[in-house]
Amino acid sequence: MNAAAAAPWARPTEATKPESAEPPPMGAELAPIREKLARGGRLAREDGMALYAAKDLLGLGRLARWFARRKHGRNVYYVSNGHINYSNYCTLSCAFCSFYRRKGKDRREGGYEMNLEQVFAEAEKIYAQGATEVHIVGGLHPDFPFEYYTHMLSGIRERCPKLGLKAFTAIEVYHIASLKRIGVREALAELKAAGLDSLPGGGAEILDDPLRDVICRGKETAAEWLDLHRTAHRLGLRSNATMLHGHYETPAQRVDHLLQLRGLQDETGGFLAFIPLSYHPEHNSLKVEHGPSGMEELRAYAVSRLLLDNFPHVKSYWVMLGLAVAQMALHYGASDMDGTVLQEKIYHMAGAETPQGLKAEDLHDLIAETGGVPVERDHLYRRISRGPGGPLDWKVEE
Ligand code: V47
Repeated sequence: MNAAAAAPWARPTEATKPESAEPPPMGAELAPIREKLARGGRLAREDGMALYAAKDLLGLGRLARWFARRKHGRNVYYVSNGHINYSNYCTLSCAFCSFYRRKGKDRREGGYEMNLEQVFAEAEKIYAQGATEVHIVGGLHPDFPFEYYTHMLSGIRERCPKLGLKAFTAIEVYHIASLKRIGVREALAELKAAGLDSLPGGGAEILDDPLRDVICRGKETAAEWLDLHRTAHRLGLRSNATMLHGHYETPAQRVDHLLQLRGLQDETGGFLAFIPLSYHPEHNSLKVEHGPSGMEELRAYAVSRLLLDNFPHVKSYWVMLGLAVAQMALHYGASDMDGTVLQEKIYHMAGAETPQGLKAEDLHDLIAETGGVPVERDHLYRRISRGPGGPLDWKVEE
């Protein structure tokens, strides 16, 4: 995997060449959608359904890649980051989740919690390796106090001043607010004051309450998930959105999920990226034999890229996809590859066989091999430049 040694066609020489305003030609099946996109039109619910039913997956990919390149040229972003999963003790028992343990009540092994010194040590290690972002999530811990979360952020901020802090999914924020009996607006404001920069996109699952009742009973409702992100955006925080697919959901539920996200983005403009998450079936209680096939994973990328016309990025998350499909996703509408991802636990406990962490050079080469131009970004998608002075010698370019 060496970009310099890659075949000439894979070298990113056309970096900044703007993509043609004309979408590529399509066969009869996708022609009406192509015409709509060519006119600058917005896809409707029935178009989303047609994309999920389309047989011409290659055509769909070409449309989505054209759409992504209209936004970003051949630039493909990547981030040097690490994950801190501070505890897997959780008061909920989502059927799809392989990560959680019930503190004191679980017969399974593997429950753990980190004290703040351990969290700080982990953050310092990630920072010293050159990470510009840390992604922090955990379960709904039964007895950590409110201050555990605010001190976690302020302590990391103090020790790792340049590190972008992307932390806590919507349900964690509801939980953290409940510890102090305050509203989520106030809780988010306190977390922001302690150093929070952005929220990860987890917990959206499928924004459909009857289905949520089956796969993650007791979690926030669809409206609550959206409302939390709305509130965060209004406070100036940025966030991501995900969709957990490949379990019991129907194509109509997926399309409605995407349209709800698009509606909120029209309102606030606060989302940075969308990440389709493929369901991993091991070590949990949801009775699904296997997750989505590679073809279905690529379709999820293309459909979401085309429907979420107001999202800057669709993110290829290699930990979940595996490196081969993650590269292919860059040809199906993804414009971001996450990341060096040091120390991920949620997917590895659900059976992911991908490695624990990649080097930034590997990510760079994986992107270049697909014909993309690798651009290192920070947690807010600002371009990073690195100097000769070691892993901490980096700065935001703008
Ligand atoms: O919310 C849990 C999912 C999510 C399983 O925002 C599972 O940049 C599949 O949100 N099979 C957490 N999925 C991960 C997440 C994420 C990942 C990467 C980047 C970002 C970002 C966010 O993982 C959970 C849930 O939807 N999940 N268990 C499972 N068995």
